[in-house]
Amino acid sequence: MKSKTFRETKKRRDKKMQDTKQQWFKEAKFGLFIHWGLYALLAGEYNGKKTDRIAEWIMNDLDIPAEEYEKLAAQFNPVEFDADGIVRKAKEWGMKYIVFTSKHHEGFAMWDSKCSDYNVVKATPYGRDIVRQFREACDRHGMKLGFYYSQAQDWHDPDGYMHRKDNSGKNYRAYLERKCFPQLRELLTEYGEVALIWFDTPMGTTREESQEMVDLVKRLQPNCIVSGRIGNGLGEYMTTGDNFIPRLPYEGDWEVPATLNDTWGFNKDDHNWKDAEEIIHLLVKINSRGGNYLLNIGPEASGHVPEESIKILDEVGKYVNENEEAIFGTKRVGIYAYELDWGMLTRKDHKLYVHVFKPRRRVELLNIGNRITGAYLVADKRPLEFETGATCEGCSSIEVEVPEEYFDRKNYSICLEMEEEEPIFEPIIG
Ligand code: H79
Repeated sequence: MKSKTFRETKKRRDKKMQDTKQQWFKEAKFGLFIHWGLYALLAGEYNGKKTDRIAEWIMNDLDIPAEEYEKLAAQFNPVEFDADGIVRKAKEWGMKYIVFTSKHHEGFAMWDSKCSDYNVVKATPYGRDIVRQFREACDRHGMKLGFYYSQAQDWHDPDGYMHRKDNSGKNYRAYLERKCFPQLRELLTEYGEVALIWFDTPMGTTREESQEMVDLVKRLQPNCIVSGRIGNGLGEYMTTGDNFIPRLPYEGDWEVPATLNDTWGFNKDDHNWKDAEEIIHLLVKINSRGGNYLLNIGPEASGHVPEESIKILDEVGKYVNENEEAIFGTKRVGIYAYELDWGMLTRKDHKLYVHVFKPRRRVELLNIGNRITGAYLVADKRPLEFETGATCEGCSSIEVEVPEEYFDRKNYSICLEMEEEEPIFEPIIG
């Protein structure tokens, strides 16, 4: 990415907004990313040396030779892995889709791949297909399932990008034909309906090669979404930088992939967890700007999901469930004149949702020009008293009375019903 010229970067910037054609993705708003592979066994440490980088990059960061790293497979026996339990939790947390790392940069396939024995069925004592278990659990719970697939970087295949951190003298074409294309074909033909393929780090993949991947996906599953990181401007939606949130509302379909701490794969020493409140605010912020939040968990090698992740997401889930109406299916909110220090806005047709993050007795909004026809508390739909009018300065104002038992509460939402379809944000006049 860093090697891209300005001209190439500019070309990408000029690209039209992206559109998946898949309604479910536009409405989803919240998904679960799962990073799990052999790196979970190292959990951030190899031979007494610790990585202070993202833990799934340990092979690269600590220069572990492929011949050494691949021996980890012999230790992979996740007896605590429970696909059903994870999918049930994701459902409980209000998430609408799951993206699982079928193959990360390390090159290890988490399914019974026919074209590479470096996989969870053939190379581990566990011997069971992880992707299939997620497939079956997602089907049982009506959850969309997509696969992360590292299309270019493969540190195990000698012709994959970044193998031995060296990209010279490679036959990338040979790798594509030997591993990447056949593996994609397996994932798209043997594992039911694939909601999306989450490509990542295209590196030197040419436009023609990216197009071949897109064509392969679409030929096998026309409804399968191709993520932004296919590269060469061919993605169906925009993926922001990892953990980066656009400052402004952004048109089209997009997604923020994000972590709960500072790693994707499990790192036993990373305790830098965001708290539930922070995650709730990030979710609402992203939704309000029109995006989906794809939030990660990194299970331990045993299959156990770190308690901290569960604890945070259980709390986030409470907010999401209580306020689901104000999250799921919402659309991008335009630019409101004010940044509220106590809340944020989301919207649907004829409805403006006010997410209240700090305790208060009434909720006051200025410079919104709509005709408000009703107000209610989203959690239980109870009607709320409200008044509309103008301030002494002549700005339109809306004031909603918060019910008494909510005076000390934070993190809830209020719906304002509008006669008009969209909010009318007026400029500040002074
Ligand atoms: O899967 C997760 C990451 O592993 C992957 N994308 C998310 C979703 C990712 N691939 N590349 N990158 C993220 C950015 C890589 C940054 C790097 Fe580094 C800087 C690679 C080498 C220097 C960070 C520091 C990783 C290793 C050292």
